[in-house]
Amino acid sequence: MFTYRLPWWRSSGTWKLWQSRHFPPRVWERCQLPGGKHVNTTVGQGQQVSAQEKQLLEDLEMPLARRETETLFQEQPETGNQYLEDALLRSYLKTHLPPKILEEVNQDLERFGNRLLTEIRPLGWECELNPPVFQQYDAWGQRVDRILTCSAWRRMKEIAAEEGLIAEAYERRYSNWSRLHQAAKLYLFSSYSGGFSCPLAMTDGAAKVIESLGIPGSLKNAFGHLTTRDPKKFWTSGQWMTERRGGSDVANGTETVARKQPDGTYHLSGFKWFTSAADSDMTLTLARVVDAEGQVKQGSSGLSLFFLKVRDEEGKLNNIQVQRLKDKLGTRQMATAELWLNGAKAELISAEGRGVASISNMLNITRIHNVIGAVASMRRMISLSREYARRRVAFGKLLKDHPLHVQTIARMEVQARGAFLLLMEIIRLLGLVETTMASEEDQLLLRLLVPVAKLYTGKQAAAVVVEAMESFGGQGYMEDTGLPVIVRDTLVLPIWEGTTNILSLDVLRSLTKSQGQVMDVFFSTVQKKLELASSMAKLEPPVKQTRDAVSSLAQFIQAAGSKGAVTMELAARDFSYTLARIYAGTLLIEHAARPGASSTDISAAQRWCQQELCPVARELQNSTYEAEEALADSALVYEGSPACCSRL
Ligand code: UCC
Repeated sequence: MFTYRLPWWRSSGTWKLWQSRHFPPRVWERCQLPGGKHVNTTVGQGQQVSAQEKQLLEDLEMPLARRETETLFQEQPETGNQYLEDALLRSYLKTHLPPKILEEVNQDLERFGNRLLTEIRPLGWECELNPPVFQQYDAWGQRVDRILTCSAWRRMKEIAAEEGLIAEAYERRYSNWSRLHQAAKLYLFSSYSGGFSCPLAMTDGAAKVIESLGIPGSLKNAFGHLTTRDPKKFWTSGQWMTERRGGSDVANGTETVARKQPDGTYHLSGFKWFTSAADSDMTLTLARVVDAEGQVKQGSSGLSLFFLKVRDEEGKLNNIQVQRLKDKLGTRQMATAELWLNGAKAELISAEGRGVASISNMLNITRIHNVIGAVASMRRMISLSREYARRRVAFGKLLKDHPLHVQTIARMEVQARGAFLLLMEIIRLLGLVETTMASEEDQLLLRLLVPVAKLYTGKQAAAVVVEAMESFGGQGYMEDTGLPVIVRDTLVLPIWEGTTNILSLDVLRSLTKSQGQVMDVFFSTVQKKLELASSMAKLEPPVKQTRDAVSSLAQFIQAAGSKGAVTMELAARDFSYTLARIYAGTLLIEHAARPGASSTDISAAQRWCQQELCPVARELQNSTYEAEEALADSALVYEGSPACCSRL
C-alpha cells in the first residue's frame, strides 16, 4: 500500500496497467525519478537536519534550468510490524489476557504482523489496482454474468482461511478470549486487506446467525465452510438486504417474494440493489413469503430470512442475473452488484415473519467489523502521519519539531485511543456472551454499545483520515501515495451497516426494548469503573469531568422522559454521541488506572475528558429538541427551494 518500495510495484504488470490508466505517457514521464541528484526535502532518521537544510538551500540556488530537470523527492514514511508498533493494542492484551493465552496470542500476532508486511500488503495493493470486472456475455453471445476478480483477491480468501480470521472466533480455543484474538487479527489485517475485510465481516455475521439458530442439519455444511481453516473449502457470505425502495427502511422497502416449492424450498424473485462482495459463495437475504392466496404481508412482520448458495456445483448461477457492478467512491477492490433473483432456490431459516430479528444477529456482527475497520483506518493513517513527521522538513526543522503539527496528530491519537478501547470493550463482552459467561448486564451493555460504537467510530474515522491526509500536505492528495485509497475506503464506514441516524434510532430501540434497563447498566458500569480509578490523583480531573457528564445525562433522561417521542428522536444523535464519549472516557480512565500504566495513558484520558462529554444536555438547554425547533430546522433547510416555494 502506501509504503511499497518502488522496485516491487514498478516492475509488476499491474503497476504498468495502473500507470497507463492514471497517467497519460507524457505526464508519467514527467513523474519519473531521474537517475541524478534529487531535491530532497525530507531527512531520514538520525540524519542531521542542519546538513539537509544546507543541501536544500544549495539546491534551491541552482540555476532555474537545472532545477526544472530535477524532481521533487521525498522519503516515504515506512512503518514496520504493525503489531509491534501498536503500544495500545499490546498493553490492552497484556492487561486482559491470562498469561498462557497472552504468550500464544502475542506470538501469533507478531508472526502475522510480519506476514502482513511481506505478503499481504502487496496483495492488498494489487487488489486496488485490479478491481473486479463484470463480464456479461462470453465471446459467443452466451449470457454468463461473470464477476472476474484478480488473483490477489482470491489469494486473500485463502489467507483469511489459513489465518483462521473467521475460524478463530468459532473454535473458541481460548474460550471467551477467542473473540479478542480474532478481533486483534482483523484489526491488523483491515488496512492491508485490499477490501477483503468486507466479505469477512459478512461471513462472520452469517456464521453467527447459523450458530445462533443452533446449527440446524441443513446448514451444517455451510457453517463448516464458513468457519474452516482449509483454504480449499472456505466460503464467504453476502448479506443481501438492500433493495431499491429501502436501504435503511428494510421493513417497508423489501419487495422480494418467496414462493414455496413442493420440496419445501423456496424460489426468490426480486431485485437486490446493493450486494457487497457479490462474488461470495452464499448469502443470507430477506424476502416475503407468498401465501396460498398469492398474497404477501407488508412491513417488518412480513419478512423472513433465507439462506441460498449463489452458484451450483458446476458454477452456474442460482437463477440470478447480475445487472451491473456499482461504480463506488471507494472499496473499489470489492465487487458490489445489482442482482435480479429470478426464482433463486433458497431455504427458509427463520420463523416466518422473524426475518429482521434473525438477521440482526448478523447486523450486530458486521457493525462490530465496521468498528474494527474504523479503528484500523485511524491507526494506519496516524502511524503514517507520525512517521512522515519524523522525516519531512519544513521551515528549517522536522515536522515532529513543530508543536502545532504534533498537537494535531496528538488530537487524532486521543480519538483513536478512545475508539480502540470502545472496540475492545465490545469484543470482551461478545466473548463472554458467546461462551455463556455473560451476566444479563453484560448482554444489555453489549446490545447498547454496538450501535453506539458503530455510529461514533464511523464518524471519528472519517474525520481523522481526512485530517491525517492533510498532514502530508499535497502528497496526501496524490493517488500514487496510496493515501487517498485509505480515505475513500474509510468514508463508507458511516454509511455501511446503517447510517449514523439509523444507528442512533437503534440506540433508542435498545432502550425501549429493554424498558430502560440498558441505561441502568450503562450508569452502574461507568460508576464502578470510575470508582476503581478515583484514588489516583492524576486521574481526578477526568474522573470528575466524567461524573459531571453522567449526572447531566441522568438529568437529561429525566427531563426528556416527560416530553414526547419527538424530543427523543431529535435528541437521538446527540444522545448517542454522549454515550460514546462518556463510555470511551471511562475506558481510557480505567486503562490509565491499571498498574503499570504510562504517562501517555493518563494524558489520553485527561485529554479525552476535556472535550464536551454530554452534548445532549447542552442541546436540551438550547431547546434544540422542541417541536418548534424541528419546524425551524425545516425552514432553514428548505428556504428558497422549490419545495418551500410550492408551499407558499
Ligand atoms: O450496507 C451493507 C453492506 C455490507 C458490507 C459489510 C461490511 C461491513 C464492515 C466492513 C468492515 C471493514 S448491508 C445492509 C446494511 N443495512 C442495514 O444496516 C439496515 C439499516 N436499517 C436498520 O438497521 C433498521 O433499523 C432495521 C432494518 C433493523 C429496522 O427494521 P424494523 O423491522 O423496522 O425494526 P423493528 O420492527 O424495530 O425490529 C424488528 C425486530 C425487533 O425484535 P422483536 O420483534 O423481538 O421486538 C427488534 O428488537 O428486530 C429487532 N432488532 C434488533 N435486535 C432490530 N434491530 C436490532 C439489533 N440491532 N439488534 C437486536
